[in-house]
Amino acid sequence: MYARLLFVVVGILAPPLAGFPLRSAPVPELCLGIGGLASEAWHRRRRRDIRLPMNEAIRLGSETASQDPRQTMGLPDLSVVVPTFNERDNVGKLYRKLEAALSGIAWEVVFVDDNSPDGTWNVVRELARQDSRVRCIRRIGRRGLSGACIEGILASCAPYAAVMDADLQHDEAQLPKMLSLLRNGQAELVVGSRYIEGGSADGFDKQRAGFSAFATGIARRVLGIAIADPMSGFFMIRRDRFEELAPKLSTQGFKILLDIVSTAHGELKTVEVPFTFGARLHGESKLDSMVALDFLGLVLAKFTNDAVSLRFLLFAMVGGIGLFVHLGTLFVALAWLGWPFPEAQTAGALVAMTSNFALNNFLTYRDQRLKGLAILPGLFAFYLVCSVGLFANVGVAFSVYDQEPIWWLAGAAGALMGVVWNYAMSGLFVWRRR
Ligand SMILES: Nc1nc2c(ncn2[C@@H]2O[C@H](COP(=O)(O)OP(=O)(O)O)[C@@H](O)[C@H]2O)c(=O)[nH]1
Ligand SMILES: [Mg+2]
Repeated sequence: MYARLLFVVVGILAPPLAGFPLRSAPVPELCLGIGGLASEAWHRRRRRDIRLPMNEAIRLGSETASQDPRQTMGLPDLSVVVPTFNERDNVGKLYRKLEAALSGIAWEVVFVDDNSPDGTWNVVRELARQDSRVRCIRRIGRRGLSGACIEGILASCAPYAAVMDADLQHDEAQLPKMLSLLRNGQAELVVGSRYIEGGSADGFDKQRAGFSAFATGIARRVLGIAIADPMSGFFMIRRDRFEELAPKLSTQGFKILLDIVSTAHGELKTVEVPFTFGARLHGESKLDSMVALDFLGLVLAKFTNDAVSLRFLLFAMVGGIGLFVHLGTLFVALAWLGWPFPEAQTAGALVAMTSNFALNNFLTYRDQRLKGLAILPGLFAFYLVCSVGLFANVGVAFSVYDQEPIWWLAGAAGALMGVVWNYAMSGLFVWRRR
């Protein structure tokens, strides 16, 4: 209570005492707002070795600040969202390139890092200590490009948001042009396109180029998407339009632009600008062959208006494989090993559950894959979930058979109940999101 009172008094008195308002502190000392206590001179002394000049446009009281109230208050007009995973050698270079390309624009960059093992978040944090236009969201226990982009855009208050790779494959020089298309109302979404005249995808090897062209063709045909490069990871959007779409977007997968465009159902005024997709500067691409699965899932989800999720289909498919594994094990135990039926049946169930767990961990839940010691409790939780699922399966089958003695209908209803139960409970207890 007294601490809160003291805080309020300090909050009121500190800015005038310190000689400048709270907002102008380029590097906050404490996120609660007492950063204003430090003087500009102190900050300048502290930064004497740092040769990263602040954007004059967003410094309060700067002589170059225009009359735009957003600029006078130090608010960014453009937020550049950069998802990162193991990009420590690229982020500094990207920052400097943004600074050069965006002079005269009030901008910020939000790096969304999924707790990279190479410590990318640490490098970004250091940049943020030198320039308040740099922000870092460090996500723990989560992976995924789309989810990172969504969180980054939603964490910003700039009226326009751009998304681009950290590895310098996207051309930051296009950003001012993209921004002016949004500002003057010619577009609500501007896509950096590799596949229109003037653009190219030189940075792709043959295999990636082939997959990209194939996926683009499918997306355009199946989802009726009109733009040339819906797979691009380089775009800029009006944030208010994005806010409307955000609750319907998938946080899994890699194809956020495709998701945005198909979710908007053609109601987003879109313009494409050509750019050359360059070669990655440092590090490796994070997109493995499983990207095809993500893409399939997204197309399926959007085609069925989000009625079917790929995760559920994969889970059910793994369940189907499990049936064959069970029967195979039963056969081997009975015919080759000569075990009595109850033991053979138990072995079949155990082997099938174990292989289902492994497949689901590898495929269905690869973004939340259990590793190391976490595998064992996960496996036992999965055994438990499936055992209860078996009761649910048999219970439903009995009651259907009671009403309508059709064996295949009762069997199918039971199996469906089992898989729905196992899916729901596995998501809650085995591969739960931390
Ligand atoms: N936060 C986050 N960023 C990711 C993830 N996967 C990839 N990225 C970043 O997303 C951008 C695009 O990925 P990249 O590997 O360059 O894909 P490519 O350009 O298609 O080869 C890069 O900046 C990556 O660091 C992820 O799981 N989480
Ligand atoms: Mg890249």
